[in-house]
Amino acid sequence: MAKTILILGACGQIGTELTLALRQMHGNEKVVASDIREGGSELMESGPFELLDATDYNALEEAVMHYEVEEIYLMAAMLSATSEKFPSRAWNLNMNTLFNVLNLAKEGKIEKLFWPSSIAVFGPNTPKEQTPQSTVMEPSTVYGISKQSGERWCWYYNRKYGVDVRSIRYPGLISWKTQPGGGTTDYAVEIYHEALAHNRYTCFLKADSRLPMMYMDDAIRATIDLMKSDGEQLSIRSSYNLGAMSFSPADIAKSIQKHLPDFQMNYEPDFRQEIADSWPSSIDDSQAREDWGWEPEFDLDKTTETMLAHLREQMAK
Ligand code: VAH
Repeated sequence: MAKTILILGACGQIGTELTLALRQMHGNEKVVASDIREGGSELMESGPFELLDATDYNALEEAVMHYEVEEIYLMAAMLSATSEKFPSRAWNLNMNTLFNVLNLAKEGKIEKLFWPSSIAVFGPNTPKEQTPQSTVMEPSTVYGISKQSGERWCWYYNRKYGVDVRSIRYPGLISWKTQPGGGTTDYAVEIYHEALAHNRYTCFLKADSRLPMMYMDDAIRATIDLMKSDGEQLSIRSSYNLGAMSFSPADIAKSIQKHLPDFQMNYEPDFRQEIADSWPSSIDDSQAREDWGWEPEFDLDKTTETMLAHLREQMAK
């Protein structure tokens, strides 16, 4: 029987687009979306959906048995900004969901799993430019600490129990289909909506806060390519560095002004500035390129052009 895939956190920024892409590839009925709340109409109407709390092992195991799941993508997480407000809830959600899925794999109930890490695993004393795959990692945020711990558990379960877990350290992700929730890089999504709606945007980071970023299509393609690749060729079982572009709020404002010349940007940094300051400015992803042929396709101007075109279409509906 062709494998069934279960997406946990399918209604989130990555989960939504990952579910739709996997349904396109494998057929709608083979990709079960799940979350603690229902998602948008495109997701809900294109295939099976389950209301499911991924911190509940028994409920998760029941869904895996019922749908004969072979692969899980665990996309449920509390992101950096919100995690600073609710540290215990963030640790519980980000870690217990991971242990549940790692243990399902260890017990042979699923064959393969994907788990998202983040550049948030790096901290203030990590080399900021071309951050290496293996380097000093002293994250200074709740989210970063949970992602660093999660990476070590993924490595341990692979090494000790042979669990086929694969992971990517996502940079900030830009997409138009869903609103992002609770991240420090959310400004890079909000700005396009505000530019079209009001021709101005007040950014919660400083003009020169340069961060690693990626357009969602690149992130989805990378995720699927990593999961399709031959496990023998993967030298990293904690989590792969992945890069595409780096830009600052001032850079993205300039890119938008090529389309909206009167677009106005101002800056009112808030608590998220300290989070952004602890992260790298650019990423060395040579190991991903070497192990499974990673190659980004979207730069900043192509991202801006694509975002504005899709959002204009969405607003015209
Ligand atoms: C966040 N979007 O801002 C996430 C991401 C690298 C940032 O992990 O928390």
